[in-house]
Amino acid sequence: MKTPNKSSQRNSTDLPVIPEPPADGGRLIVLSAPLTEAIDHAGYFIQMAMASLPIWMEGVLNRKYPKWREVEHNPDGSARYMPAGVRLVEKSLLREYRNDDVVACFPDDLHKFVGPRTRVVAVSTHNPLGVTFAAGVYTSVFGSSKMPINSHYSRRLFDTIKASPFRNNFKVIVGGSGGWQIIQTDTYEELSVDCVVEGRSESIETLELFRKAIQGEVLPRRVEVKHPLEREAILFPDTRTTFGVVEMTTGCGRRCKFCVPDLNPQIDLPKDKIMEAVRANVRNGNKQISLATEDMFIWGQVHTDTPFYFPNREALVDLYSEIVNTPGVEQHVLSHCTIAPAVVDPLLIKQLSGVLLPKSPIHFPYLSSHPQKKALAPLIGLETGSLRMAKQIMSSKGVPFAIEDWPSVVLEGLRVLNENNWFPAMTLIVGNPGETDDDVRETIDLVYEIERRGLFAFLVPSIFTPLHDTRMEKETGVTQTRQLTPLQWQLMMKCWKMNLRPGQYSWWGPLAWRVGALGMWLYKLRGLNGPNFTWPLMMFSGAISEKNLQRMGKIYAGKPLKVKTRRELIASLKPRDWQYLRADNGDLPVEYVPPVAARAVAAL
Ligand code: B12
Ligand code: SF4
Repeated sequence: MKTPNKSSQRNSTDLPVIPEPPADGGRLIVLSAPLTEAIDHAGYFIQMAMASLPIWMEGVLNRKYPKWREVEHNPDGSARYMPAGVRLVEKSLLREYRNDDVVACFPDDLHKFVGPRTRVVAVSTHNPLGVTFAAGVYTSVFGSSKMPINSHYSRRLFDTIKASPFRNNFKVIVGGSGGWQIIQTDTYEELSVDCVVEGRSESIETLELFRKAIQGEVLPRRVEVKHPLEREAILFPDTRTTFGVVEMTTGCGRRCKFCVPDLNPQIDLPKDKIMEAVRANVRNGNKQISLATEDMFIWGQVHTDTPFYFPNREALVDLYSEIVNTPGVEQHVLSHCTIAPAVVDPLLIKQLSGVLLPKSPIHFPYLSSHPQKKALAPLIGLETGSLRMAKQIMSSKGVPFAIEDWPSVVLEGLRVLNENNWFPAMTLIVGNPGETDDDVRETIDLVYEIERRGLFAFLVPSIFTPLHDTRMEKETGVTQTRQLTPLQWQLMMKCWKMNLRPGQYSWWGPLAWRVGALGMWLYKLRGLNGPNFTWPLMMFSGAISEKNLQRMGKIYAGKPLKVKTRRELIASLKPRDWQYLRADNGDLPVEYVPPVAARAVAAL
């Protein structure tokens, strides 16, 4: 059922072909998402690249993935797969509307379903304007901060909706984790959006809004709807989702001030429903599954007698084993997690590796010790190496360990992960409000320490973005790459230099980078990013060695960190937390008494 998308089909005079309206009058409610957020191709990486690369670099992705526009359709022309958000809106609506009233389709098929009968076109979007963290920054480094590839395709979707001959008959409702970008940039008119919904589709208020739209009532510009508080109230897709995304948890609990998902209630979803959604994906032709979560390690430990930051090893291993052993699941990819659990329970990491590595599509030939060079690469927030900054913005990020031990938690956690073939992507925030040169130096120290210890993570620095609704919403940090200080540039370029280490084992790799980076600098980047960029780029390209740049005083040399071992970290825990430690991980405090023995003593 794979068909190339007809989006770019043009007539000989290069005018868009005006399609015939649907013969049946169209569907009452039509759901869609930008093509670049719906594609189910080449793993997560392609979507992340599309969020970060400017549209003028689209050709690079076209060459690497010539088939990325080929999507699959159901026999009626609807989309075979859609982002999980779309699927849940669909599921929520089907509680009230009939199957043939609602359809989810790819943007280029809208004309097949939007007709005189249509009253709502609803769009789900993750990142429509590219103004979120780690997306804006890279496009702006390359010179066009406003139009990442994903934004281009999002705008194209909105243009198609705007140009519909039936536009006056229907309302356009937008939702999803990127809806706030439309509110914040006030692009309602430009994108022809009537209403942005913030919150989940399961909510009664969302259904009410669709009712109003169908009756032709005027909609408010922005509606905030409540997040269900009970796990039973969360719906699950029974059709195929992009990348086989199935929700595992909502919320987090670590309370970082810049975080959006943490504002949601902390819920771990029932295993039987997760498994049903996994099987539904497989039934509909999906071979890949990924559980959506902010921190996979809280699953099975939410609202139990044990604090959520002491993972439930048995429950997690059981859940993931059942998923990867489901007939038809050929690939499984991890989404997000935190790093402290790797220090708390290294054996959990080891057992999960045993379960998950065989089905991981990720291969790191130069890093992995797995016989087939497989690896796991969840996304983890490192954010900062500065203790002052960490205390300010994420004081519970490393619990049960004190935030003062954050660098040690990162290094120990990474050691455990790497030993088990986990090579995470770790995000760093550059330009936090109030960030001083000393703060950046401390983060650079941590990055050098990672390198010194031979540890590996893909370090993804992004410029601080005040996300809507967070406790840092009103704060501003750096807004343009030209404002970055030499140290902030050094941090960014050092991260990227380290990321390229595995690709540098060929004879031609280092030379290609040197020549390429210098060429780009001469051609474009020198003017765009200003003088503070020059020496860090020289360091990145390797044109001048880091030692020489340090000797010349052009970059900061970094200083070795005094780091706690796992044993020392465990010893630093509050004695009341010892009861949650697992003896089979070792490193227990000398005064530790196993829980059973402790209970026996207490009973005397
Ligand atoms: C899986 C995932 C991905 C995957 C797959 C995405 C996909 N297309 O399916 C990948 C890895 C590719 C990805 C990429 C990115 N992601 Co992402 N991703 C997630 C994750 C973990 C789960 C998303 C999900 O499917 N959730 C489950 C569904 C059901 O939730 P939902 O989409 O929010 O839908 C609910 C509501 O929003 C609402 N809803 C949704 N649509 C609509 C529509 C209407 C009309 C209505 C009424 C309601 C409604 O109802 C749904 C529930 O009923 C979330 C974190 C999270 N827990 O949500 C981050 C998250 C959404 N991603 C985020 C980011 C920043 C990105 C990237 C920009 C990262 C980057 N720099 O590369 C890119 C952007 C990709 C792009 N194409 O532009 C941020 C968004 C921050 C923000 N608010 O702006 C999040 C929240 C992560 C975080 N911790 O901050 N992502
Ligand atoms: S650990 Fe991650 S998901 Fe949890 S609150 Fe902090 S940033 Fe948010």
